[in-house]
Amino acid sequence: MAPRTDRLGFSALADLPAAQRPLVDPRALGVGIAHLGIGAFHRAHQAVFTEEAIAAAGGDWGICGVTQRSRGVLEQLQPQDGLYSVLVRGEDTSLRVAGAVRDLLFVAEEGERLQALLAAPTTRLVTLTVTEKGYRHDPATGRLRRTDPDVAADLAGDGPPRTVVGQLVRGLQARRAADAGPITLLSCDNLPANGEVLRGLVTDFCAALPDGESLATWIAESVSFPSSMVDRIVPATTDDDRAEAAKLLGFSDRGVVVTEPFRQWVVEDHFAAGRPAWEHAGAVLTADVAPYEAMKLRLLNGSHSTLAYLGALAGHAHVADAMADPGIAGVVAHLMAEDVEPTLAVPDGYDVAAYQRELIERFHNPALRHRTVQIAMDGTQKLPQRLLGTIADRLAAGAEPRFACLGVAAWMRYVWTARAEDGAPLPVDDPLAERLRELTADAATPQAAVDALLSLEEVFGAELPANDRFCDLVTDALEALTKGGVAAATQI
Ligand code: CS2
Repeated sequence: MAPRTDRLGFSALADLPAAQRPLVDPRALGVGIAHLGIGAFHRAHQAVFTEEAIAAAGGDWGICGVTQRSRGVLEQLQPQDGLYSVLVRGEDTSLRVAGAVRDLLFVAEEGERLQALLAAPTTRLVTLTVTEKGYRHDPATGRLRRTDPDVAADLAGDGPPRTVVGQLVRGLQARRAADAGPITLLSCDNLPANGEVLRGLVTDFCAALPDGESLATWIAESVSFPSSMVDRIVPATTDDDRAEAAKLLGFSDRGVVVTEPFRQWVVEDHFAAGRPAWEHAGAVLTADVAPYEAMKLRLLNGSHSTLAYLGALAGHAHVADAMADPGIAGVVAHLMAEDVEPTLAVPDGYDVAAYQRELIERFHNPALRHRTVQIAMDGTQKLPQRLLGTIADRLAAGAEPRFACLGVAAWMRYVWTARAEDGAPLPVDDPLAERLRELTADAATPQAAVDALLSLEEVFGAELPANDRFCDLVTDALEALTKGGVAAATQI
């Protein structure tokens, strides 16, 4: 028996109890999927569905996990033969080693290998979790930000592509040249119509290339871009989590991911070159994902962002602590039932009230230490699909979406002051952080902060800032937050 201090890897598998072993033999699995953005979320979500699908129905759908910015994930997983465990925390705790990640690739150092991977006939599917900001689009319009210096460099062909869309288009170019056949690009990020958004960005990129037209024609014939709705709460892994995994596993695991029991995946069934049989793992394959996406983004993510900003301002480190604050919990319940629900076209057979109750329970999960500042990240990329769509729909219906506007005001207070109510600094981690600072630096009153921030047209568009009702609701909420804090602003 291996000494219990060893690191997880192929040689550890024989020592693990059957319930902790991968469902497939990772050594025998070929790579069929390139996954861009192999963070914790992918490892706890699509990689798990994929492994279960392979276990049930076979197929060489092993994953090559691609990482963009840092060697971090490689250092975690390469010495472990791609293995890592999934620690599920609900009423009970369970842990199993996942086996679908078969290879890893660090784009910054291996750009050519990425091209070769995307051009290989064995690669039939590219999945993406690159976060909202990874698309380099204007959140309000969904169009490629051609003024972004990295996008401009990729369009000019200055060195290996740095942006995800640049990498994909250059990869598709190589695939076409290699005559390697059709492929599917499947976005798994929290954006509405994420497949359409990705298709639009790839098309925008091709249109800006001097020789892009015939490539665009090939893409239109050979590449599909299904949309998908993904859901599983996956907080960043901590040292405590790693210590717990080592105890449960008997091996050290630097790549462990922590998550909740709940998981959901709704995928538009439109694949150009096949797919794993994810339905065997509980995924819903459907013709139309839009109603599920709106429901999830507006109810779950809209509430998440609202309670993250309010919670962080009030000094709550974790989502469950924020939910224990009756004011914040009340706002979340009202936001869902009064502001969001009337805007939804609920999917057939869905009990949307039960869905909301389940969300509230998930947010209360005390075993998940989900940091409010983690969710508060990248607000400019998240607000449109999480809160602003709800607000626009309710205003158009003549209603006053007070709670969604409070969510927007809480974001404003967060980025304006960058401090919690007790004076503790809060990180403003956002691709537009510098602009946010400049815009709000001289704002002396809530009204001035609202005016300054609503000038971000790439976030708020042109219509909402011109709507007096919206401006008043957000200003009232920001005034309440400024004068009386979260406690006063959340009194319903
Ligand atoms: C969260 C999401 O960090 C965030 O912004 O709202 O990551 C959320 O946990 C997932 O979308 C849940 O499926």
